Amino acid sequence: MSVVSTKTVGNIAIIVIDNPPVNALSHAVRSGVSEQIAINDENDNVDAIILSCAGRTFCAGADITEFGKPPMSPSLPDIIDEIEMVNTPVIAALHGTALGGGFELALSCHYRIMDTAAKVGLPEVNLGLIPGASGTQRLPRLVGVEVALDMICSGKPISAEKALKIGAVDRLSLDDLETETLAFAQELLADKSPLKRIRDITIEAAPGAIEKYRQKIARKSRGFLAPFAAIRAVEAAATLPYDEGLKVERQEFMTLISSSHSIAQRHLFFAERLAGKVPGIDKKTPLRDIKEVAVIGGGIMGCGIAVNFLNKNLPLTLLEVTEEALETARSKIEGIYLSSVNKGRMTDDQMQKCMDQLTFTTQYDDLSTADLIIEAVFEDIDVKKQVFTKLDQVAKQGAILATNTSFLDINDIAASTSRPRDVIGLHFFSPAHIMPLLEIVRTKNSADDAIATALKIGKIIGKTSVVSGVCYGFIANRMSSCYGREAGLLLLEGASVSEIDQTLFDFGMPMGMFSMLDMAGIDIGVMARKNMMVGSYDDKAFLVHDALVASGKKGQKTGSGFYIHDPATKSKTENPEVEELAVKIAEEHGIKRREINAQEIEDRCIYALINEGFKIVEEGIALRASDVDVVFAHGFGFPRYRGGPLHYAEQVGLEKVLKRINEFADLYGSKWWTPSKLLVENSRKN
Ligand code: 3H9
Repeated sequence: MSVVSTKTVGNIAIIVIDNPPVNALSHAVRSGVSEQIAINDENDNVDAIILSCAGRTFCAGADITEFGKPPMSPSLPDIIDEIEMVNTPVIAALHGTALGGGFELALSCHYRIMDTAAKVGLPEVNLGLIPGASGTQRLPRLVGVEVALDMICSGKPISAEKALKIGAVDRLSLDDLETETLAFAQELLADKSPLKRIRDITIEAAPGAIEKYRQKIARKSRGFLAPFAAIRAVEAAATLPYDEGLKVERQEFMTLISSSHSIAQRHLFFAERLAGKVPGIDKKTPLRDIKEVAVIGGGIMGCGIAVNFLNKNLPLTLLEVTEEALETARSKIEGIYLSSVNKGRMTDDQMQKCMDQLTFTTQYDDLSTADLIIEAVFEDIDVKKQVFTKLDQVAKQGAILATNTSFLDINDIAASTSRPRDVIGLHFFSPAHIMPLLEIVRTKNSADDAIATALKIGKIIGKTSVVSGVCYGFIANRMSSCYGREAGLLLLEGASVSEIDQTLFDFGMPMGMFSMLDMAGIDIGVMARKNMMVGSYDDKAFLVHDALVASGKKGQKTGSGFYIHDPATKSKTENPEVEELAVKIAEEHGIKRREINAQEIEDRCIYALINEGFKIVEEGIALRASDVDVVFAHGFGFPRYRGGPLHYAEQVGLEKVLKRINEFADLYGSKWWTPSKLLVENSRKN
């Protein structure tokens, strides 16, 4: 059956695209649309054409799987031109998410009507691209330069209400989209409405507006190519005739599509979706009903975790040991919501609705009706085992018992219950209500339906989930500790805190290792290492950290750590004590201090991460290399335009990476630098 067909209602032709799941504009769809538009335009019995989609959404864009393959005619820009130039009015009927090329297709139509629940947007920047089918030329003409810049450079879709307000669509459909589009078409015909061709609209930007916008996004879009290419294309729309502007868009699009940035960002797009596919778990795996949630522990982590569920209006019970601790937890959660209200992200009513779902208790018996219980207590195996022993006594049969441990052995925790099948890890990242990653840890006994339910929960609370096996630190923290080890060793060997941080920042990380430690609290790592076996990590790499914490300098929260923080100006300066400590510790350990260049800093930190990532895949802790990329992109802000550590390694060349790791093994010993067997194997295939 053809993916594009036409049905006729009186004098109106309705073209329907039916290409599940998201009606991507594949070659077959483009050919079908081109053909059906021409046939209907030539049909004397057709007075208006409606362009619509079957299934859950209007077209979600060009077919991304076709990128990088030889182009096939007709191209999207070709059919978009054809549609705009026909003499029969064409009306786009939008539902679901009309994104990228899908929205561009709608912009080629003479009129647009939109379901109230639908969204439109140009998210190409998320794929390292710009709209390449006239979106950068048409949208500014329709809604103005500033609004278009915001939509194109942020990539964020907008609601139907906003789309109507800014003039991106002509009408909202409040009820049945097809019926209302047919009525709209008849109205347009009765009124003899002109064919509105966006290309004919003339625009200009307010003086300086484009430059101002460029500066506005400079920090947020640091390192990315696409947002700045988008600005150049929109600038062309505001300053050149339509056809000339289109040439600028095409040139920018073609440069980006073969760039390492877009390849990396497209890799992450598919990697994020693949991460949710777990062998042995599919649509047939039963799901457990999650109607009530409980969180044990009202610290920063527990409160952040709770907010995820309250936001979805799921009843949640928070357990703490004392009434005072519960009161502190209540104010923390209220604080999170108040900050959202103050920023205009939610209303008082919405806040109240979330808070109404929250119950506090000090009694384990009150958790007996919860379907999912997440433990977020102190990171100590004995404390956690005690909690799980109690849970085993009170939790109802079939409840999922999850731990938020970042490092500990969940097989061991599960063994403290009589129902290890129900025990999993749900590892959130701090701040838990904001960070997008959820590591779902599958123990040797975790039931498939518990894991399937955890994946579903991740979706409900808007997280990107990755399944990890059990090992110390799972995927994220195990890799991060190698990265941190090299930063710590470099400090002893002679690099300064700011040199290391600046190099990692320049590589594209949101902040350097020491800024991150100061922000998270240096004491967290110090405590975590207390649970590690002697010899399982390089203790000298963390001696400066230990000394700082011992003298009460735990980072931002105590006013100093690797940096001295000024809360009034929110600025920081390097803490001179760190260098003194580094010199002293280096001397005690016979480490000769020297000048270290930025390239070595980058290679040591990033290649340590890569090597560990390959080992994690080799051991089966991660299901696949791309899962490691998703974890580091979402958990630690690894620059998306590098696609995650293992994709980046491929881009650099595995042979080159391996050679450098071997050099480090020769220089610094093989204990920490033995190359992963998988890396060695894969480098031979390259
Ligand atoms: C573009 O349009 C360029 C043009 O400007 C110029 C061209 C010349 N293509 O996300 P989901 C697959 S660039 C191919 O899980 P949801 C996806 O991989 C494009 N496949 O569903 C998944 O496959 P699988 C600009 C696509 O409901 C399945 O569909 N557009 C595409 O959570 C379901 O996806 C975008 O960037 C595609 N375009 O979210 C929009 N889109 O089942 C990208 C999805 O095998 N798409 N798939 O894993 C999205 O943002 C979300 O998919 C959407 C639905 C919001 C639509």
